[in-house]
Amino acid sequence: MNIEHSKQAFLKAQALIPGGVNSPVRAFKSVGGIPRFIASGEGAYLIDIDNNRYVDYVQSWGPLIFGHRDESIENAVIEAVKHGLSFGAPTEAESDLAELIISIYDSIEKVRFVSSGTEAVMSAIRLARGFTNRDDIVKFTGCYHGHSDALLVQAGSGAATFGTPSSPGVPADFTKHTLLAAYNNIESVRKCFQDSPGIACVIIEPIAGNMGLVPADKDFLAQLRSVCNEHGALLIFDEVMSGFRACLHGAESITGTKPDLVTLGKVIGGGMPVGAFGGRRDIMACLSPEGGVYQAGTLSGNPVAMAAGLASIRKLKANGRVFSILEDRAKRLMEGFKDAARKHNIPLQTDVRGSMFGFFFNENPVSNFADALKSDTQRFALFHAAMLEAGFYFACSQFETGFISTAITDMMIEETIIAAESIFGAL
Ligand code: KE4
Repeated sequence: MNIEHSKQAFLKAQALIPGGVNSPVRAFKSVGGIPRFIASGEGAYLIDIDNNRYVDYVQSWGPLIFGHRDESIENAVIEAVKHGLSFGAPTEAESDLAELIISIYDSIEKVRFVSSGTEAVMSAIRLARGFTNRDDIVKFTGCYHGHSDALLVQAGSGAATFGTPSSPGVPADFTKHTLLAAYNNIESVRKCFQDSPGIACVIIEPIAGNMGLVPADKDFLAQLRSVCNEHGALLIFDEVMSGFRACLHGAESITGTKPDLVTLGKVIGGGMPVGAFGGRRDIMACLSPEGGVYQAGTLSGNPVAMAAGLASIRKLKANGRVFSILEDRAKRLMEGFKDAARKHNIPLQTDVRGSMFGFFFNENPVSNFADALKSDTQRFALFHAAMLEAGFYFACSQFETGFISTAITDMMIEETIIAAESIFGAL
């Protein structure tokens, strides 16, 4: 495959932008090789600047559930642009999208829009601290909630529950209120509550997608809910990735556990920059200008982004069967991968939730980050590079999730499985 233009473009970009990218994962560091510079997207395909076509299983890391250049989303954006790009004043489109999301998420009574998932989570954490008047928060190792300081935290040494910064530039003071628990391990959560004078909230990806796909056990989430109730801490579901990807009505509708706040992003922007946080009316009432917890944004609720989000969510709400169709395709792809890997004695763990799928080159099932870290990332890198060469674009890290869009056909799934089988043979 000729990727000369991407090579040149990457060299140029690296002289202008740190690492040549505007988000680190795009640099292909964990898989090696040259990131493809994209010229356009068409339905299920990405086309790079060397005119190579790839079946896209990343879809901009989740937003594009209808694939690239979906007609209804594109028309909605073009129509909105004709009225102006931004006003810094309220528009009815914001209320329309708010009303739509509230009608779909049982736990969301009021919602605030921002411009990214990071902003949504950062604001929800501040809101939880303001509402409870407590400082400490609990997150889980392996969950990613955007790059705000308090959440760039890794497991502290040994049994310590208090985290330490996972990035230079984050003062230890900023993370001393962040405690870490192990995913699917309720005892580790209880220990955080013992070690802390007061916990404002527990934040979790109920269907984790940032350590690879690792859904939380149903009964673990139920226990988490009762531990939060016991201590008066809020439970925040970070569904920036899983929202409108695992199912229509949120993780609460498939797990039976209802959070106090939910963060959203990606699909609700239809490909444009949108994040959101929402939940119980009494909690949201603490937000400025109604309450004292400050939060703001120049382009929050941007009318063009709202138009894209409205078109995307309206289409999902109108097509009740879309998630079962996407889940069937995701299951077919993962069964195909498992059969192919088995033929070549390659240990592979797979999982699916709606349009989300994940696979680990791992001997054992993965239920937390420690398990995920035992995966063969070398083998993943070889697989990723070979599939890319064959025209299939997968997430460039073992610790990410794949997605099925409505533009990906059964035929494409079969072609992907055939390519995977020949590559497993070479691995
Ligand atoms: P953004 O700020 O990137 O819009 O959202 C942050 C975020 C928050 N919460 C969850 C559960 C997320 O998955 C994300 C962002 N996801 C990553 C993919 N693993 C975005 C890709 C990237 O960082 O470039």
